[in-house]
Amino acid sequence: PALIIPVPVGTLVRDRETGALLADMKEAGQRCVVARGGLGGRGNARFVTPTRKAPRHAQPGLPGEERTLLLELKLLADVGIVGMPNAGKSTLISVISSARPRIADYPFTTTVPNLGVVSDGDFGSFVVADIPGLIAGAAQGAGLGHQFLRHIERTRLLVHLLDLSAPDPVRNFHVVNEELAAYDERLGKKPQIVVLNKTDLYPDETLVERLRSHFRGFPLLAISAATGRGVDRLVATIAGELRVLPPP
Ligand SMILES: Nc1nc2c(ncn2[C@@H]2O[C@H](COP(=O)(O)OP(=O)(O)OP(=O)(O)O)[C@@H](O)[C@H]2O)c(=O)[nH]1
Ligand SMILES: [Mg+2]
Repeated sequence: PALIIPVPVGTLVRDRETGALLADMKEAGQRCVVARGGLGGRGNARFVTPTRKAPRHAQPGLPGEERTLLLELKLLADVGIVGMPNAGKSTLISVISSARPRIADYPFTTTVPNLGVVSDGDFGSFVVADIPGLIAGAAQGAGLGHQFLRHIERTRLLVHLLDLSAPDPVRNFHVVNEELAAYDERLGKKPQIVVLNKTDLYPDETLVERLRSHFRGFPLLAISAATGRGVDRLVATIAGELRVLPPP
């Protein structure tokens, strides 16, 4: 019988020796043959003739192909949420989708990526990935971030979440962008929406207005993931960008 190995959607199947890509399992139900079975054998019953009722020979089957595989999972999400630890990424995905990640007031709460499906009236729905926070040196392995950056390689858009209560949100923005670019040039160039989070802590608008000039060229929104303020507009903005962005 055939050996069937089920893998999650988003798995890249490679030959371990050559590294060659054998299949990119992008769709549910997709199948690929990575090694063919040998020609089946024929038992002695197949050699029965009228004059030879009990043939004493049979034909053995041929050996099947053998291959060692490397399976690499790269999640397929439309949007990746990036930002420093504690920025509120998991809080955001929990309010815009049905994902229920762990949320806590300390860095590196998220240790594995979370996916959430966000529904939007017009676009239908899109998939958002929440990955562990990024810190300086993440591309070289600091913190937890770098092993998860591959999960946002195939997104079309990044939501760059900044914590307004951090000592220097503008610097954090540049640190995270440098890590994205250091990991992969294309990741650094992905379109971003910049989102200032935790506005509930700053009811007066002057801080947001003061920061605005540092993010020219990016769509900029201010939200409170905790109270929900500005979140609907963010979802609409993401959906609008996805409508015009090319597929990855
Ligand atoms: N005041 C306020 N606190 C918030 C807001 N959003 C998130 N927080 C708090 O900030 C802390 C960190 O939130 P998380 O959502 O866990 O942050 P994260 O970016 O996922 O953090 P990591 O997983 O460690 O990278 C938690 O205590 C949240 O309750 C907000 O809009 N306002
Ligand atoms: Mg988190």
